Amino acid sequence: TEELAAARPYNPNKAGEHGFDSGLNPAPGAHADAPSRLPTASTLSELETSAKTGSIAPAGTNATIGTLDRVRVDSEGQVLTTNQGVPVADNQNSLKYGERGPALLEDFILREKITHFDHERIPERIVHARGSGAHGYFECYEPLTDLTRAAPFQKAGKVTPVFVRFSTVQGERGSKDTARDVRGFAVKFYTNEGNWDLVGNNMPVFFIQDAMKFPDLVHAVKPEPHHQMPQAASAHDTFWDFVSLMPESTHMLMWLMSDRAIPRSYATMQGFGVHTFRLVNTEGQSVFVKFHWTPMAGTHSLVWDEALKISGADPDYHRRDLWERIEAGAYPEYELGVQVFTEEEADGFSFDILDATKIIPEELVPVRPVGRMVLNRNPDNFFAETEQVAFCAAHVIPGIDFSNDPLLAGRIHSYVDTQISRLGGPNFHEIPINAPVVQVHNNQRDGMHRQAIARGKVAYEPNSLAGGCPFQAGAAQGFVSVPARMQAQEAQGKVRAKPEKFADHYTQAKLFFDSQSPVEQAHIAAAFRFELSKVTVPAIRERMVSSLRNVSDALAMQVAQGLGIAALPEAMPLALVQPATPEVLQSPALSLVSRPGEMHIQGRKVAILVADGSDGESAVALHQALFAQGAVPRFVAPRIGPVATADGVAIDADASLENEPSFLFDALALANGDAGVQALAANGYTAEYILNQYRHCKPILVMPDASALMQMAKIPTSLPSGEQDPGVVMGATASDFEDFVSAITQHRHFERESDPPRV
Ligand code: HDE
Repeated sequence: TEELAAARPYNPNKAGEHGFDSGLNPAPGAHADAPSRLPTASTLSELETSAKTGSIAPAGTNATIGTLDRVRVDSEGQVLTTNQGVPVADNQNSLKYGERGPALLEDFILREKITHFDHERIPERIVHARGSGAHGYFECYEPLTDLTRAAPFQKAGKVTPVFVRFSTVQGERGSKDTARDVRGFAVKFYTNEGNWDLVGNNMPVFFIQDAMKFPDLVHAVKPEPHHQMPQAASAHDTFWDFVSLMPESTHMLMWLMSDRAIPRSYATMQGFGVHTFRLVNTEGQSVFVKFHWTPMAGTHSLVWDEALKISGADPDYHRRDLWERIEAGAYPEYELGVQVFTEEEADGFSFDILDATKIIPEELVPVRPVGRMVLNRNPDNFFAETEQVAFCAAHVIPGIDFSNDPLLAGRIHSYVDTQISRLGGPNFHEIPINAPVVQVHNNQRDGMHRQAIARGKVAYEPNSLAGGCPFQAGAAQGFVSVPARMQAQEAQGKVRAKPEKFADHYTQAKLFFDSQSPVEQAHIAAAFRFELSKVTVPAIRERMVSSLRNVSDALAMQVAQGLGIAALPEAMPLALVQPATPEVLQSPALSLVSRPGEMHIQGRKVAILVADGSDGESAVALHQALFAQGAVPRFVAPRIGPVATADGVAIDADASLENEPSFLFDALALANGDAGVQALAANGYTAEYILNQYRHCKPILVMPDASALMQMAKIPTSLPSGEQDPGVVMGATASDFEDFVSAITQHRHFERESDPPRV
């Protein structure tokens, strides 16, 4: 056999098909070992041997990679082939009848290449088309066995691999990252009891209460159908027409107009499961739960003028940031928290926990940290992984169950349905990135693009011919739905209606607004002004202002003034005139100010502005000081390449005033050295460079000679109150550098902000 095999190349996995009885044919029923389904089994553990691989996982490894390994292709040292594996001799010329003659239909190589190319695109997602993904893992802090039998929560230290995709909602696949928009925060847990998708957003509420309104919402916010504008923006007539007629959207609008809608990074935004879910333990007892992801790096945002400018200079701003953080080892990390409460407690709340336009204030039900998620590996191939990943709100595992939230009900249907057209058939679960790490056994068969080769003649149950396999897992092992209480529903029968508390549209919108710091409130007012100023129909603008009067008269007044509406319109009539008294009137947890995270500068980008004639030694010392703390300092000069420093210290500028505008950086430092300062002063970009940093409230380090640049750009170093601006650090000593670092940890220095800007 070996001789034969050497003489004729063949696929060793299919030896039988090549006429060899090599013993390589799989024995009947043979397949790779499946990982243990025991709830405490580790899918992949850095602490103990994995049931799947039989070994301890190296730190940060990911079991899903095994599934992907099967299909990963590296072409190093390989010849070019057709899709049938035929070596291609010439990849430059099509087959012709003579050099100047006609191309031949016979050219199967050309035709295969062009045909494949013709079909390279698949439909983009209807919403959340623009996204970026990463691999990582979830690690459980302590067993939650009293609350849930869900696999990831069974043991302290248990590690479950994940794939995460972050996204914007409105824009198309190639649209900019920094649009004012909700961000998707979708996590696929590859557990040893199957895949669990927690398909959340970076805001804990939603625009609508019932799935019936989702197509209307999406049609209203998407580019308008007649001219397909605007791209990646909600600032247009149809969106505001719809939401101003839907008072239930008001709470979400407060979040959308807040800085939450323009995150600094995917690594600095919260995530939420939004709906109420259930946790179920082995006894079948269930509690309600809300899921929260909290970024360790703090929850930080951009400012609007900055977001607008970034979208021009780097539309891939968030995608690039995620990629670079992971490549640099500054892994984005989030803590998973749960708000757990009983059905009886829920009955007593002033709001309905089935209403996705309501939060449960953390002051009412605290958030309990249960584990952390680390994103530590970039995908190998964007299309194969990030584009083809299919999240689904219906993907739950034993221990997790749904509530009766009517919005969630629609989602349980929608996600599988949409993949069937997006990914071309019902077998999208076999695409490697979507495949669970456990084996799939059922009697579903065939369909477009089927990969699994189900052996044997039995594809039905009950059967005797296959010994009854695959057999039902039974309640102890399998998924069992919680038998929810239904007395109230039975009394009503089938209805198209909502519970009364759903009609309280403003209490929590007000709670959100009242919980914001003055700066955040000012940003909300400015965002409403910007968005509504793009609305061309005055009646829509006025209707929105009349709705805002139910949130805050001060806010409505500010917005009205910004829109030139002289007299405040009447407040919009309330659907529920006397809503229940809220438990909480202020929730500090809703303000970004309360979420600074770990106070470090890891991943922060800092521009050090230099030119020929700058002082090299102090600039390099600053670079080293920032780098040592995990920041990403870069020398920016009028052009890239070597800088002729005054003291001859070697500096290579890898960015220029032109190719990396200042709004792409978190902080700016102006180097010492009179000649360098003069060279920068002579360049018209410099003043703008400093001005944008200042206007976006970012920290600036001014080394002594560079004060001249601040004066030239007319940048004040003191606040309107006369006090020194804490975000402008003057000096060039090591301790000044430390002050600069701590100014960067503050993220922004809003003390200097005014509307309109002072400079
Ligand atoms: Fe989605 N949503 N959605 N959604 N959603 C989709 O599924 C849908 C909702 C969310 O990175 C689609 O695969 C309905 C809430 C994320 O691939 C689609 C309703 C929340 C993503 C769909 C909602 C989300 C989607 C489009 C109301 C936060 C991107 C492509 C009943 C909890 C996932 C796709 C990814 C994507 C339907 C409302 C989050 C059409 C019908 C609420 C993060 O199936």
